[in-house]
Amino acid sequence: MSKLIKTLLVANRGEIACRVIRTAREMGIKSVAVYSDADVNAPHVKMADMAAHIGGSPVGESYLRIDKIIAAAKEFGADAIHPGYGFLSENAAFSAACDEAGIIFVGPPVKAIDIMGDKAKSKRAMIAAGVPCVPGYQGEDQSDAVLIKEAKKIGMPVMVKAAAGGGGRGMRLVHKESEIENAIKLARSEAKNAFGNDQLIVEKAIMEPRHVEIQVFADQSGHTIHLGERDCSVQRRHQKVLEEAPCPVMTPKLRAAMGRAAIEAAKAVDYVGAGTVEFLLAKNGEFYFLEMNTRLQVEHPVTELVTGYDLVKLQIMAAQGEPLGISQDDVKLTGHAIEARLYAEDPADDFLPSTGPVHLFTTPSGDGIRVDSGIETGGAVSPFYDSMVAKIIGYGATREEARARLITALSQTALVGVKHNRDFLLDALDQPVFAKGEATTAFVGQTYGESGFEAPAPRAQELALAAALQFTLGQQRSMSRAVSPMAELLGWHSAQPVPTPFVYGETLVEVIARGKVLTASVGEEIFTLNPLYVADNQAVFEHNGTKIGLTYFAASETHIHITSQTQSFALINLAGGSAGDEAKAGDGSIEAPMHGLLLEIKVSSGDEVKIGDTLAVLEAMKMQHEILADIDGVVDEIYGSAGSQIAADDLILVIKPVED
Ligand code: MV4
Repeated sequence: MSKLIKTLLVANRGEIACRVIRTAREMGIKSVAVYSDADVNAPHVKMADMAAHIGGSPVGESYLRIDKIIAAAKEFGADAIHPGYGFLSENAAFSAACDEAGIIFVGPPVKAIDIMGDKAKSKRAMIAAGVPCVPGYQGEDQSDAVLIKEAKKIGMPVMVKAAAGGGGRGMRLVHKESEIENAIKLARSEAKNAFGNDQLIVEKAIMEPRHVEIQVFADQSGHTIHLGERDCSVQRRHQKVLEEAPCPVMTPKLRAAMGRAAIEAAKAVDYVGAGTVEFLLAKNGEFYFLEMNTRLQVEHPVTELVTGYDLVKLQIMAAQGEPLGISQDDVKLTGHAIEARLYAEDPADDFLPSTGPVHLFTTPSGDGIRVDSGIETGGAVSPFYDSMVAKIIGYGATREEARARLITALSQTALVGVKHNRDFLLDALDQPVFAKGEATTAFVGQTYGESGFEAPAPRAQELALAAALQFTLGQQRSMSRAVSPMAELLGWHSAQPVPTPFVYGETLVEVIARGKVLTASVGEEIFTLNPLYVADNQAVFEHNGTKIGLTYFAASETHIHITSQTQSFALINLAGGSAGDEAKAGDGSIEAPMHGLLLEIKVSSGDEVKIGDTLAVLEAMKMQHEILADIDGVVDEIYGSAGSQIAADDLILVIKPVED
């Protein structure tokens, strides 16, 4: 019953939609993207052969609308739908709706989705199939008395989990018998609220386990294999951050045993296509089934890199009814791959998602580097969707080579316009525990604690580089404005070189040009910086015989974003213009130069102000920035309020010019 797919609708967005479209194209299959209002100009829409608008920006009006997606598939003659991950990928009703419409669902049958979507049901099925599970209770009787009795039988510590939960939601760890009853009551009401299902299971708690998952594949005739494992232990609040293949502590024997268990799990539910069986790997080497994800996973690239298989291609082949054509013995793991997830979020503020325009997004390419991304310069990160914007993957012959390449790749990745976790990823990759391959699920909590990751403030060298860069950009502007540009003369005063001041927060940096070479002094420290290249958002300075590369984005003459190899930061030069700039009057619209906390507004409506007067104080990037009047006039309307967060470019107040 094989039927070749000619047109594939991709019921997703972002990097995974782009990823699926790429393979469809390679297979000669036409692609149909779907998009919401917010995604009119999104990369996946541009990439696809066809695109269907399916509704408003909220997911409930678009990417979760089964009716609209099926209608789009019919309209564009798509004979198959790939759901990606998230959204409708594990929705049994969607899979059934595809069947009903005569459209191939690139995913498993309804039965597998249904059983694996419930922890109690799946655990009972796994126990029956002989798959090792965490000792516990997953029965129908949900009375307090039975749950408490079973928890005591298991012995402390125990985990109380919502049967309908997933990814750590509705989960409680209990250390003392006296806490069981309360934990059950709380978990039950949480589960009822979150999932509309108050069924609970109780398990022995495995302390500091690794999260190891096996990639399985099955064709429609039931031939099932595994493609090795991924270690996804580095998570924060049940959100994966780093993933790798193979698992650093894997042995051939353990892999064979886990692989066999995963294949049994898939077979027990008549699985078809790509699936992932999650296990907890305890310190003593025992492993336990946790859940099965019935979709392609975010972290599938690390498996692709070590096996050489295109998992999306295998999914499409399985969906077409083709035999897998790969036996377990064909699967060879070569080298090591590590993936880092780049999220638009603020690691210093509880990893709160960050949204906004993407002024600049650059990633490197090279041997052993793969980037799967769903954003581009000029685009935006919208508040409606997941905040993961790209996956950067390093591959090498050894784990150390993969890690080094990933660090290099991330150090050359810049994202400007939204807060992001790049510096956190670099820091985590460099931690000794991770470097040694010893990270468990406790790694992030133990390394970063409750407060999360605090990026260090820019040091003297970064401030010197920033000033040298702003100085050079100022020279370039002057040259392009000058009638007869003579680079050698700019900033060059034969008698006594005049220092140009740059003020960042409380710190003064003075730049002096001697010919091409700049000296930037920060307090007692003097940096000699030779600008070798400054153009197209890339700068290279020579300093003490070594080259320092950085990516920059000049939002204005005073406001610059800098991405060095380890740090991403933004600075405002409070001293105003750079070399060769004339003081320029503004239009009196005072906007926040960057996202931050508006600490104080120093003027009131009706106040007379002079150009350069301090109007307000903004706290951002761990510094206080004074917001200055850009014209003489009278303060008109005040829009900002002290003590509130303010986004870049938000209007703080308006000055009306004095009329004479
Ligand atoms: C556990 C566990 C320890 N013992 N179950 C978290 C997500 C969900 N899929 C299951 N999770 C856990 N279940 C027992 N019996 C520890 C976790 C867990 C965890 C698992 C995988 C990755 C990261 C984790 C972080 C904290 C807790």
